[in-house]
Parts: sequence; C-alpha cells; structure tokens
Amino acid sequence: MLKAYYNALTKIKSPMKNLAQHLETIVQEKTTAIKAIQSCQDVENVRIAFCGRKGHIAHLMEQLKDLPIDEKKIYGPRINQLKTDIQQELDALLHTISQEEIAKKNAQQKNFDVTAYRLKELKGTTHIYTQIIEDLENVFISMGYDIIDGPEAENEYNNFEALNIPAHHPAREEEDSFYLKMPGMLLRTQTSSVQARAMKGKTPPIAFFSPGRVYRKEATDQTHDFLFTQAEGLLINKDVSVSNLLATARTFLQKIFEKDDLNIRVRPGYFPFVEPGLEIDASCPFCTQGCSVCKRTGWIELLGSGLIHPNVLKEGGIDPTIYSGFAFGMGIERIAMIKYGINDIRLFHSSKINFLDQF
Ligand code: FA5
Repeated sequence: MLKAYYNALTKIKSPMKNLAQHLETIVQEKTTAIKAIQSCQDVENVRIAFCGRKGHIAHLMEQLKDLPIDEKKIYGPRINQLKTDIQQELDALLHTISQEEIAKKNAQQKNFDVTAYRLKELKGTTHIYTQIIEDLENVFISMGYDIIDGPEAENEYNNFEALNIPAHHPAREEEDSFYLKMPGMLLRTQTSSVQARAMKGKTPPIAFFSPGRVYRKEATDQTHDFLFTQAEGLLINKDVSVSNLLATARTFLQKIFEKDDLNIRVRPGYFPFVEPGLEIDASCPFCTQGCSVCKRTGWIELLGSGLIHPNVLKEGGIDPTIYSGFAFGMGIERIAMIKYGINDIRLFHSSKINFLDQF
C-alpha cells in the first residue's frame, strides 16, 4: 500500500504555486509517511520517495535553481535540513524496526516444531530373501550342519558330470543353460553343483546346507523365473537311510512353517544324482481339507531329494561301500511364496518398495 502511494506521489510533476507552499506540503507528507511505516521495506520506499534521485527533495531542488539569489539563500538550507531530518528519522526507524523484526523471527523460531515437516521415513528391512535364508540356515545350524557357499559361475564338471549327468544328457542342452564365453563354464543351474566341491578331500560325516542363486534359460511367469534361489542340503555318514532323510525334511519344514503337526509324504522322482529319487510334499500348512494354496489337494510339493547316487559319492572321493548319504534341494522363493502368500515370483527382485517393506 505504502509503496503504491509513494510511487504515485513521486509522479506529481505539476509545478507548485511557489516553493514555500511546496515545501510546506512535503513536510506534512513526510510526517504522514513516516507515521505509516511498519517494515524495513516501508523505510526504503519512503527514503526513495523523498530522498531518491527523482524524489520530492530533488524536485524541490530543481525549483530552487529558478529562484532569485536571496530566496535561494533562505530555501536552500531549509530543503537541506529537511533532507537531513528525513534521513535521520528513517535511520532511527530502520534500526528500531529491524530489531523488532529480528526479535519476532527469533520468537517464531523458538516455537518452531522441528517434527512438523518431517518427511515420511523409509525404514529399511532385511530383504525377504535374507530373512527366509537366515531362518533356514538357523534351523540347519541347530541340527549341526555347516553353511557353505558355491560359485554362481561354475564349470560343467561340478554342475553336471560330478552329478552323474553325462555329456549327452538333455539337461545339458545349450538352450536350457546360460553358457559363458569361457569354455566349459556356465551360470550354475542348481545348487547341487556344490556337492562335489563339498565332498572332495573330506572324510564323512559331512553335513552342509548351501543356499544361493541359480540361473535357467526359462520364460518367466508367476511361478518361474530365469534367476531364482535354491538351497541344497546334504548329509553323508555310515548307514544313512531314507528314514534319516524323511525325519530331517519333516523337522525343518515344521520349523520353517512354524507348525508342529506338519506332515510329509513321498512320491518317486527322477534326478540323475540320487537313487532312489524322491519328491517330498508337505501337508498344507494353511488347511486340513484343501484350500487355494494347496489347490484343494491338502499337499504342497516342496523338495527334490533322494539317497546320493554311488557314482556321485565316487566322484567326490567317498567310498560308497562304506558311506551313504542323502541330498535334497528346494526353491527358496517357493517356500517364501507359500509361507507369506506371495502370488508372483517376479516380485522378489522387482525392487518394489511397497512389496518389500511388508516383510
Ligand atoms: C533341482 O534343481 C535339484 N537340484 C534338486 C535336488 C537336490 C534333487 C538334491 C535331489 C537331490 P528342480 O529342478 O526340481 O530340482 O528344482 C528344485 C526347485 O527349484 C523346484 O522345486 C522349484 O521350487 C525351484 N525351481 C525350479 N525351476 C524354477 C524356476 N524356473 N523358477 C523358480 N523356481 C524354480
């Protein structure tokens, strides 16, 4: 408001009747303008309106130069005095107002609630993979198993030959695996590839659990991915039998699904590295009479397993006439999908925060 008023005032160019009258008007205007000042910006506006290059004082000075010398001697000092008075008053006001403005700002800051504008916090959690793998590892550690790692870039020997999968076997077809440019190397297709590595140079008992990523050239859908996570479990000792395998499977599945009455059943299955080969199903952890998770069968397929084939023991440097063992493998995502009701495997490495922060 004040600025607009003084902008208008400075534009008055019509000459006054005489300088005395004009001077009188400017003195009154000055009093009114200074009274209306409320902020530092107002002080600046009034200073420009009165003392600026095109302000009232400059206008009075312009009129002065046309007066006779004796009148110049009277009005010249008066105009200068008016200018000095305005400047002193404005300086004093500026000092007071700026102190008040600082005090006001400080008071506002004192009551500033630092939490009022806090951005929504993104809390990190361990990835669902990490959680389920740690849960599994803890169960196997409690049963005396070692946790071991194997390389994802693996040689054909460990991924196939040592597992009784010879060169002509269909599982070795180029279109099923990601072969690397380095001859004889591929991205491992199963965590069973750690078996030979874990046996060589060791004397039983050997017991390990080994989770890790595997790769298969597969089209992806809700339950299949080209990159997924498996875990391998293996135990070798004297007189290891299918009942040891089944007791171990039942125990760890009960622990993982937190269900003491979870049961298992066995069907024949084929894997070249076990004999006999067994598919192990768990009774549905969510129902007794059939639900959508178990597709109304009451059972869920969970493990490929069996007694380790004598050829595999021999490749690992272990005498199959003295020792026997079992091995089993599982899809980690499959277990997590069942446990947490996840309906699409691709969510696991989607990096979608709204999926991940549920766990
Ligand atoms: C194997 O990979 C064997 N190595 C398992 C095994 C170990 C048998 C030791 C005997 C002794 P299979 O190809 O069925 O088996 O895979 C095991 C699990 O991996 C499956 O049950 C499934 O849960 C998971 N799986 C297989 N293919 C995919 C895929 N494309 N995407 C996601 N999960 C998969």
